[in-house]
Amino acid sequence: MRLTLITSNKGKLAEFRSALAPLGLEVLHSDEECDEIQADTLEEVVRSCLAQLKERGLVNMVIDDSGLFVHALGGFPGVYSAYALRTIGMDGVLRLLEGREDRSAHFECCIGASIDGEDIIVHGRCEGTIAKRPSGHEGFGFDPIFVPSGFERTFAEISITEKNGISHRGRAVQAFAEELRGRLNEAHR
Ligand code: ITT
Repeated sequence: MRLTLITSNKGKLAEFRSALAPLGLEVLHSDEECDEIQADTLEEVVRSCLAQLKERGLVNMVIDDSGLFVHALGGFPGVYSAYALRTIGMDGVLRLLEGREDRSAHFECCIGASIDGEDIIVHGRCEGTIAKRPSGHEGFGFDPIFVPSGFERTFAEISITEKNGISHRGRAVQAFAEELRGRLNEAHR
């Protein structure tokens, strides 16, 4: 089966491809854009974007909205992660945490898809801490400052396969694949 991931982020595309290829799903790419609404949750953003894309006639497509939630900052940057990365950057987030003892954080990913006219919405989450300084060159976005729980290396210091095994996106993609398999089995019954 073929699906189109709609994203401007090549890092997300690489992770989707790496996670879904072993399951026999081919991921095509489109950088079609939707107007991202201001909302309190990733799911609201995903639902709004999915509705806009469906209205334009797109089918068998997937989108991903994600964010880094830093607990000592009340969940900031959260749904504003892309904006925060563009403006204050990783260094800005590190500065906001200077002198703070609690460096815990989590990543969240919400995947929305429209497959054969039906919507699928799934979530994934990964707990961790914010490192004192950036390390590593793998991955993208905030990866160099996020240390997943149980690891001593940042997401930018582990391989894409290892990251997919534990990450918010890896978990959401697995949940998506299970949901998809269930629906396809039902359709063939
Ligand atoms: P889209 O076109 O898919 O929206 P985007 O990069 O704007 O791409 P989001 O709107 O989901 O993505 O914004 C999430 C931000 O959080 C963005 O700056 C990402 O780089 C960052 N981010 C998301 N997932 C990440 C991950 O697995 N590791 C590091 N940073 C991540």
